[in-house]
Amino acid sequence: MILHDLSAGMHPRRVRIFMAEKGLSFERREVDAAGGANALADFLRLNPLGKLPVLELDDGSAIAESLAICRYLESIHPQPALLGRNPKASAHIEMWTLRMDHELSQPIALTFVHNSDFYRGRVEQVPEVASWARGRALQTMNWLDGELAVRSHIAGDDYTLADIVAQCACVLGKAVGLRIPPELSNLSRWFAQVSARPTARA
Ligand SMILES: N[C@@H](CCC(=O)N[C@@H](CS)C(=O)NCC(=O)O)C(=O)O
Repeated sequence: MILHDLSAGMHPRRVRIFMAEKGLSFERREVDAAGGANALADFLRLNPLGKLPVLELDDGSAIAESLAICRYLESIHPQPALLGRNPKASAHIEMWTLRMDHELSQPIALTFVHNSDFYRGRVEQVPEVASWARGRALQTMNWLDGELAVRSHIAGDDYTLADIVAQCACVLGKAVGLRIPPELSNLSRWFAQVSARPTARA
C-alpha cells in the first residue's frame, strides 16, 4: 500500500497518527500540493477531488477521505482498537469523531482556507467566512472544555479516532492563531496529554 501524503496537512496527519498508533508503516509519497501536483491527471486518477490523503491499495484501487482510510485500517488491523470494541462503543466513538470533524476541524480548516497564502488564488477567499469560522471553533473549544471536565478523552476513557481528529485540528489551530485559550484548563490538559503520546509527531 502507498500513502499519498501531505506532511503539513491536517487530514493526512490523522492517518499518520492512526497508523503509528497501530504500528503500521507503508510506503509514503509526499505530494507537492503547493506546486500543484495534486491537480495533475496522475493524482486526479486516485482522487478526482485532488485532496490528500489517499491510500493506494496493492490492487491499484484508492481510498480517499481520512476517516474512510482509518476505518479501512481498523478493519484490517483491529488492534489496538481505535474505533471501539463493541457496537455501542463504536457508535459512540463515531458520534464524537463526526462532532470533532464537523464542529472543530472544519471551522479551523475554514479559517486557514479563507485566510492563508497557501489557498490564495486556489479558492475564492471570503474574509467573513474566516471570521465566522474562528468564532465557531472557539465556541466548540469552550463546549469541549466542559465535556472534558468529566472524562479523560474525547469519547470516554480511551484514546480513539475522536481524539486524533480533535488533536490534529488543534495542531492546525496553533498554526493559524487559534490556540486553545489558556483558561480552558480541561481542554489544555487533554491537548498536553495527547501531544505527549509517542505518535503525536507522526
Ligand atoms: N475530507 C477530506 C479533506 C481532505 C483535505 O482537505 N485535504 C487537504 C489537506 S489537509 C488538501 O489536500 N488540500 C490541498 C488542496 O486543496 O489543494 C479528508 O478527510 O481527507
